[in-house]
Amino acid sequence: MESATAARPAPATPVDPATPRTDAAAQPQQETDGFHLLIDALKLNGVDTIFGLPGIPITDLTRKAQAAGLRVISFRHEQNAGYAASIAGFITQKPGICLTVSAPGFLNGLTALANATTNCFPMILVSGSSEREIVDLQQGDYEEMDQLAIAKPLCKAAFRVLHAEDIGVGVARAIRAAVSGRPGGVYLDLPAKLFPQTMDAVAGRNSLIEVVDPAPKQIPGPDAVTRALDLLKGAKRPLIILGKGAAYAQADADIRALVEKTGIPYLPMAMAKGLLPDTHELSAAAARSFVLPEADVVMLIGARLNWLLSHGKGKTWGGDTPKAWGGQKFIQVDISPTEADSNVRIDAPVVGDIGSCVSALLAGIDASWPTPPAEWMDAISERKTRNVAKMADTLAKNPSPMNFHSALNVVRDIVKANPDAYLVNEGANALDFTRSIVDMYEPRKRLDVGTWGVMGIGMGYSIAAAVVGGQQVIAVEGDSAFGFSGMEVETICRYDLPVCVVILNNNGVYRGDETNWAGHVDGDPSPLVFVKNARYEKLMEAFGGVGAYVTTPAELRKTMEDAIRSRKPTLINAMIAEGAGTESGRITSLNPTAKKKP
Ligand code: OXT
Ligand code: ADP
Ligand code: MG
Repeated sequence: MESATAARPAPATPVDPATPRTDAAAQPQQETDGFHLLIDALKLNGVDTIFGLPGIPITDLTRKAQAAGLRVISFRHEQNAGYAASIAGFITQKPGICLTVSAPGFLNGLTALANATTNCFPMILVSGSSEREIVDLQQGDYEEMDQLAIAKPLCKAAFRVLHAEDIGVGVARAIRAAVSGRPGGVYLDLPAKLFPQTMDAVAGRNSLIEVVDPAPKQIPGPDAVTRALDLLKGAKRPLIILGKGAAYAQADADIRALVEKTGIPYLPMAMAKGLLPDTHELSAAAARSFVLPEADVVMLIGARLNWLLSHGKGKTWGGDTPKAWGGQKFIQVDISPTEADSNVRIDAPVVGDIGSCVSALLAGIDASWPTPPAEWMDAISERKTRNVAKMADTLAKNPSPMNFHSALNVVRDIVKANPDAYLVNEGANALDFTRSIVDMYEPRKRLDVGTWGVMGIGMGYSIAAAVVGGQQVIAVEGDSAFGFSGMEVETICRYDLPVCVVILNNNGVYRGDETNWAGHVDGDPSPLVFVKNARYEKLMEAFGGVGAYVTTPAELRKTMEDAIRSRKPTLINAMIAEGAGTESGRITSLNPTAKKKP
């Protein structure tokens, strides 16, 4: 697991399983209570940070957790705390904890929990809830809601704890459910009455469980490994696709060895960029639309054949019609046995954890492994060279006003000079251009909108990356995307985090030059545009951070360099030509449009 290196308060004394905690013991009659048992259970399992927002019934829990040495990062909206918890889970392989109040706070956190589950990130949403007997009779309690029932279909598992002596089991079950097998979101429902319940401190201490081997290795069957290797060995045009599951697995050296020993070109999905440096000679990223339809055997490692891979069929894969098979054979390495065949036939599923699977595959690759045919490698190389040259031409231009390319050319250089920085990225054009222009050099450093293409992850992911990853964060944000979590710049300033937010501001969703289709010059603005030249940087200044309004690449470069040197919270409002973007960025085709305007 990656260690948390960010500046944080001195760790509290470790819990000794043999003796009750001193704060519990200090209470009259050697009693402990629900508050302390929950904190002790989390600490016993290595949780050191909670992302949340206080209020009834968990206000005291946040105070007591902080007093007990946990880092409590308090947000302005639970959704952002939830996103922070989920990406902390992705970065560390430990479940990120999000703590909320009941009903509305719970619902605010639930979007992030569902998003974590969709993205296979381990996270536990812990929400206080109202009195069971009143909720169940629907008698109108304060923030009444049957939260467990609502959470269940949206996460991997959901549990409720009614008695203090069951807190240990509840936390253990939540941790196991979040990190074992395919990781995901877990809901833990804690009714208000649980927290002040008291019990004997020694019995309470003994009721806690330190989870042993929370994410057990899952070793693939030897026959599955042989089947996959045979298929791969016979390929004329092999391709490896690395997904965010491969990044999550932290099997970086073995994955690199697999690529390099086989000499097979690979394509990183967005959050797998940097697992091998994007500049690696075997990266086929710059030839994506060439390799997908041309490959004959494709090995997916921790990547699903969902919409981001056009479901493994259709024109992207060389099929004649949108649903036609392109003729590829697939090997899929994944921890979920039911993932195979979800979209197209998987000829060789390899089920297990990626670390174990890749090491088993590597064991079957020796010096006699055939290098992929030169014809295939040359064709990719030729396509790459052409695309890279085209990109270099575009990046070299210096239009006024700036466009996405000229601004991102600067970000590209800054990331190259600071390869250990996290890059958080959301928007449509702001996302798509960043993904293809900004090279990544280290694993798990690119954090983006993921499987749902969700807007709003920006500040939550940035805060978590700074807190648990301990490195500089650069957040490249569309102006619309930023708006979903913008108020958290106060949180960034409050905790004095090294986050540099760059807003690529084109005055709107996709672009800022739209007009009202009704044609009323003095009517409402188009639904896609915002206040022109909005001064987002002043939001950061309002809380004591550094704000900058920039209109040229030179200004952008200078302010980014200053931000990284100073590690001060910084927001750079980079003005982009308002007509520079396209509708929905690279996924215009998913946008249903009426033939007739308006
Ligand atoms: O091979 P070809 O020739 O095709 O070229 C490809 C690569 O080979 C090449 N390439 C390179 N060339 C040279 N050198 C290098 N190094 C190199 N690397 C690559 O470049 C091209 C492109 O490569 P890519 O990107 O890999 O390929 P492609 O074909 O695009 O890949 C397909 C996909 C599907 C994998 C990829 O496109 C992808 O990952 N897409 C993700 C898309 C996505 O998730 N978008 C976000 C959602 S959009 C929309 O939903 C938005 N909303 C609605 C909304 C949402 N989402 N959420 C919520 C809660 N509410 C509402 C909103 C409101 S976006 C949005 C806000 C937008 O406004 P903003 O102001 O925020 O943003 P702006 O648009 O900037 O204004
Ligand atoms: P991407 O969007 O990058 O293509 P996906 O989220 O679609 O990636 O796929 C990630 C896949 O990785 C999921 O199918 C998940 O089951 C799998 N996965 C996650 N962690 C592991 C692991 N440790 N070992 C094996 N598979 C994993
Ligand atoms: Mg925009």
